Amino acid sequence: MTTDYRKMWSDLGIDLKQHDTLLNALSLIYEEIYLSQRNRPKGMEFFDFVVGDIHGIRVQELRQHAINGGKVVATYCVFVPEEIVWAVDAIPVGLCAGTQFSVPIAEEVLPRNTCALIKSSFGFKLGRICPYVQTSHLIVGETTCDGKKKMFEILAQYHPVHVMEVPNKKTQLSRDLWLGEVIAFKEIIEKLSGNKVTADKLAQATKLVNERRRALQRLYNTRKAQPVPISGKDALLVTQVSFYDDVARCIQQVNVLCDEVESRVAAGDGVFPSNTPRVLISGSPMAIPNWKLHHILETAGAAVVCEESCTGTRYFSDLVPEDGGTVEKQLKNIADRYLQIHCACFTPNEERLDDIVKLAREYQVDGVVHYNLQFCHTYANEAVKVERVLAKEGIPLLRIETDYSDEDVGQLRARIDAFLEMIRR
Ligand code: BJ8
Repeated sequence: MTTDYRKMWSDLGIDLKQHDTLLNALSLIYEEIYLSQRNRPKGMEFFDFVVGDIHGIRVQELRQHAINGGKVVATYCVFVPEEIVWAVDAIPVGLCAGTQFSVPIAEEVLPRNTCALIKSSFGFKLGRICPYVQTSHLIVGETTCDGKKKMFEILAQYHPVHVMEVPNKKTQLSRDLWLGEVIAFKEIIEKLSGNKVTADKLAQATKLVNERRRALQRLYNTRKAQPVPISGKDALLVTQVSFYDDVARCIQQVNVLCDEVESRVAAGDGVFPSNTPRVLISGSPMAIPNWKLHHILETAGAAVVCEESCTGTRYFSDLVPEDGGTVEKQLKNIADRYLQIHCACFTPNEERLDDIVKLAREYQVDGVVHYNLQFCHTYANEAVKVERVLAKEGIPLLRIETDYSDEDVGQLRARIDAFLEMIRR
């Protein structure tokens, strides 16, 4: 890392000692998990670079934007409508919350029996180790689950926070509430940035974000091929990076990768032998650098071919209609689109069950692994219904409950080996 970055980190109030330890650990893990893979697409070099420089150029870009008077808006959930942020020339950035490193820091304040994603994100702020958090002018939280909702109250004592109320049902009453939240969010973002959301700006922002969704859809489509042309680890990384990299650059790089990966499909070239068991992972999101389950599965001889999660299909499957119109009409389209995300915080949430079965068929999987972050009650309870639906469909399922630590890796490996043995063709 260059001296310039150290000055920038220091100006941002980063705890440099802790931060050095984090970056050194990340670089070692990345080498072991990512760079050890064979036959990777050349297009992954860009994403390797982005991770290698994770707190460098991108933070510098955001900081420059802030120095020029622009605003940076940080988020933790795919429910926050980023089109509105782009429409006022602010930059949204999805925060990482996938490392064990910040968990013990958070546990100094939060209860231990809180999910790792919540603790990891809070620990980043408390420990002053994330330059993205430090660069942001506002963190936007949501009421998706109780743990997050209450954590945001505490986080607000350390950083400006706005919480959007996400309803728990999809009735007309709930839709009205959510539309009101989206309109209120627009007003807060306008006030923060000093810019008005106009119909033209919102239409442009919608097209831009949709373009990224289309690029990710294109990448995921290639994973339906047999043999699969890209590893699950690499595909997950692309999605994770798209949460914080510049959107136009990301679209371009994902499409470059897709050109290459589609040629692989045409040539029948895969990253794993064609008899490799194909697995769909469904459940909690995997924020960067949470690569634990993918790594265990793929080093045990499986191919992860799809993620039904918010760092997978739930992030990009639905587009916002691009038919323009007034700001009010576009906000309604945005509100409707976001309410199609089938998070386990909804009751009932039958659409997610339908999605899992549909994706299992489309991606020709041999089995599903349900991924549950420990202490996440919404996904844990919903797993009961997932299990019943998949049993009815004759699709094998393995339920995993874990956190970010390495303590259970041996046990997970043993369970995954047994599962793969069972589903192997
Ligand atoms: S839309 S999945 S990104 S909330 S794992 S913090 S639910 S206790 S992450 Fe999520 Fe938005 Fe839903 Fe998606 Fe709580 Fe569960 Fe932790 Fe979770």
